[in-house]
Amino acid sequence: MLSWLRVWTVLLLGALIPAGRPRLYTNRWAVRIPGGPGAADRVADKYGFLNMGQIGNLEDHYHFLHHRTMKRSTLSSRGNHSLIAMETSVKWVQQQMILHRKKRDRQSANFNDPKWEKMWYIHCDQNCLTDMNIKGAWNKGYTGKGVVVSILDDGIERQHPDLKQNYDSRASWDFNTGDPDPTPRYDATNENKHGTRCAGVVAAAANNSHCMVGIAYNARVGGVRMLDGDMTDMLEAQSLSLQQNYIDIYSSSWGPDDDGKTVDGPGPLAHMALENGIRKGRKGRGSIFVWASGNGGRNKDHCSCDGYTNSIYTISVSSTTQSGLKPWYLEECASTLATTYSSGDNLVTVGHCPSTVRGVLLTISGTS
Ligand SMILES: *[C@@H]1O[C@H](CO)[C@@H](O)[C@H](O)[C@H]1NC(C)=O
Ligand SMILES: *[C@@H]1O[C@H](CO)[C@@H](O)[C@H](O)[C@H]1NC(C)=O
Ligand SMILES: [Ca+2]
Ligand SMILES: [Ca+2]
Repeated sequence: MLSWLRVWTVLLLGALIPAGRPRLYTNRWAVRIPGGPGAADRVADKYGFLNMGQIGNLEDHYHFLHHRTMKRSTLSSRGNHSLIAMETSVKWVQQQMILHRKKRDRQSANFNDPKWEKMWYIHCDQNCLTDMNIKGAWNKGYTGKGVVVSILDDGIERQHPDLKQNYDSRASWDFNTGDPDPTPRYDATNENKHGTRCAGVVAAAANNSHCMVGIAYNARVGGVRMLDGDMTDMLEAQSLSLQQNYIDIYSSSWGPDDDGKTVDGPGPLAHMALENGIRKGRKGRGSIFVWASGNGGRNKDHCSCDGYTNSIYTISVSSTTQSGLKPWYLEECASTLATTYSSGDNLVTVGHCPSTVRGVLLTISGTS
């Protein structure tokens, strides 16, 4: 009976002690002895310790070293010196254990993606003025993890080697041909690469030895193919409300003509889709609609005349050059809420990387 009891006790204790590394005791003690350094020295002498002095700024707390104890041991030290705890002038004592602490700077380690060195807007190390403090956000844990983004554009290459890891078919649809696969239409002029490039900037896989690193490299990314065909108000509304409880962010880099003469915006259905999205989307927290503010600077176009970027339901994003100036294509208006470095200006994206998919498909379609 007794031995069974012992087995049960061992099992019970085993279950209570956290699994993992064993505790390790050191040969150093922290001791609290009021009465000044002289009192501490006397106690140290009596029990065979060396008084290494006050612990930092902690009054009455001393660092005692015991040379005849092992530097690291799984057992706490026993012996006459441990009777120090019984000494009346000793108010508190603790044999120091080895704690496990990890550096929190692992994100500043570099990625192995070949374009990483050129991604100055993420890490400005040389020949640049500034970056966007993206590493600062990463270090706080904001890497896109748990966020679903969909790019509303001319499609995305879901098989692209740098996109397929984060590609999310639930955040995707092809409204141009009415099927779930948003793969772009390949043609000789390669005009339908815009959506794929945007997706890469957002969520290209990090540290996969391929191409580049997305700003939100842990985000899920989908594509809505809707710009490669006739556009209608209904099609815009459908695109802007796809999976509204699943997709967090809809990213749109399109709009009415930037010709300096056009005043246009969402039709009644698209307007309702935006409003419904911000009220009910994302399970009631509101969909996030991000919009490019427009490229009509050369035509003196004004983004106030664009009802999408100017909408109170969208976050309108403008652009800056690498040197912090206004690019020639920039449109100015009051609705602009943020500015970012922009693609004309040495911004790396998957468009600059070999895409085996595109190569193969162009060959198949005979237009390579
Ligand atoms: C511990 O103290 C006892 C009694 O004072 C003494 O006999 C013994 O030798 C001491 N042991 C050590 C390891 O100092
Ligand atoms: C990237 O992968 C390499 C191994 O290929 C690894 O040594 C490195 O720590 C990784 N970098 C980051 C930031 O995770
Ligand atoms: Ca990559
Ligand atoms: Ca415009």
